[in-house]
Amino acid sequence: MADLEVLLFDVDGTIANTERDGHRIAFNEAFAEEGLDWNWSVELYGKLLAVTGGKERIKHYLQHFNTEFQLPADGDAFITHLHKTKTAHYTRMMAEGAIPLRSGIKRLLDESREAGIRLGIATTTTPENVTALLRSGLGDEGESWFEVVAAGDIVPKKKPAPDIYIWAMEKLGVKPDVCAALEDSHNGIMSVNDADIPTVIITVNGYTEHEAFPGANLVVDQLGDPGTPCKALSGSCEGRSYVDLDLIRSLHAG
Ligand code: XBP
Ligand code: MG
Repeated sequence: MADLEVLLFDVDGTIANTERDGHRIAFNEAFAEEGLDWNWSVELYGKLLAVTGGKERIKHYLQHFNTEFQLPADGDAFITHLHKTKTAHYTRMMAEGAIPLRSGIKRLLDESREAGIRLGIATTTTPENVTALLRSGLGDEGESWFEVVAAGDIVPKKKPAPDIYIWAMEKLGVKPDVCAALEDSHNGIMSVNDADIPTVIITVNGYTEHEAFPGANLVVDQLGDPGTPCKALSGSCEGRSYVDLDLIRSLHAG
């Protein structure tokens, strides 16, 4: 296997646990602001996560969970506007520091930068959301640590399609065999697998802990930190108490 050169990070669920207490709340605030009586409970949102992308998720909700609702004549414009309102709520919440980064993220980023590993983001969420989260979690310079931020509608097909990872690797000018990806979900690992990225580490969260992760080199509850150990759910941490760059290199080497 070629040496590891690049780490590609998913955002939602991987860099931070943003879905239940971030995106879901922002959707509900947008619904209220736009005069809609919709409310996405924690449980319903878990079902809606089957579809990635906020606009796509609203469409899925209307097609399968709220079929009575009469969309206005220009349904796409209605959804685009509603989703813009949601993004405004989400970015405000992130600016207020509503969601911290997951354990080990800052440590692994620091370690990787020091070691000359190139960093990239491959996410379904809207670019403004990535900026707001990284600024809140890493400071104003945080986003510049990533050479590429592949996000949102820049590719027509969102995860589980591989397009966003392929786009990120093209921008970086690298082949999949020098990359490892960090993900949290089944849709995420399907995207990684179909992009031919050989190494993937999964950090589960409440919404994804029972999902299937075919091809994962390691599934853990969190990356962990000194004093905050990770627990391997599948695969081995090779005697380490948290996921560090050496472990990722070892998994990558196979
Ligand atoms: C993230 C998503 C996104 C967010 C909402 O998936 O599915 O839809 O929930 O973001 P992944 P937007 O972590 O696999 O990239 O509303 O901005 O689309
Ligand atoms: Mg995710």
